[in-house]
Amino acid sequence: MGVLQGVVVMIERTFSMVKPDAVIRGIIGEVLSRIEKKGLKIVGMKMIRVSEDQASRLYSVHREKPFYGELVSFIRSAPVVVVAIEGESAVSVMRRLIGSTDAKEASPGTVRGDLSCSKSMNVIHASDSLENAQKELAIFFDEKEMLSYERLDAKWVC
Ligand code: 3AN
Repeated sequence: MGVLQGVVVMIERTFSMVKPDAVIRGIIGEVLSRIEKKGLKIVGMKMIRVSEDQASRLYSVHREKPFYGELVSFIRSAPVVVVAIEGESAVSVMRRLIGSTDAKEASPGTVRGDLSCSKSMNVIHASDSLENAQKELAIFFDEKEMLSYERLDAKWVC
């Protein structure tokens, strides 16, 4: 919870991942830049190779889907950048920022809409609910890996 211009606001923490396709294409900076410019605060970040255990926990809801095997092998095919993000309504703001799952249908202006045409290699993941954000952050971050600081422009961008 925070106070902005005298109004109490709910500061949420969400999870995002710059996927292997974006890392291989050299557009990590472009993707992260959109998150920063939107006014969201990156409070944790690291480049990792996703383990089998992390992949199966992240995609547990898709375990029965026909594309599950491909999904897991893709997410483990190259390094990814995992990101912890904080901000007012951060979960829904991030979901709108990244755009629809099928990048062919994602609106121009969104990360997926501007940078991909694929449904599986769609540049970025972001948690779809506060509950999932908490679960997904716990898969990839220790509490001490998320840091606290103030953004200088906080009062101008939100
Ligand atoms: P989102 O990433 O937009 O939350 P989800 O949770 O429905 O989408 O799906 C997780 C990931 O699974 C997607 N990012 C996408 O890479 C992949 N995926 C979803 N549906 C399909 C599909 N029909 N074929 C291939 N990959 C898919």
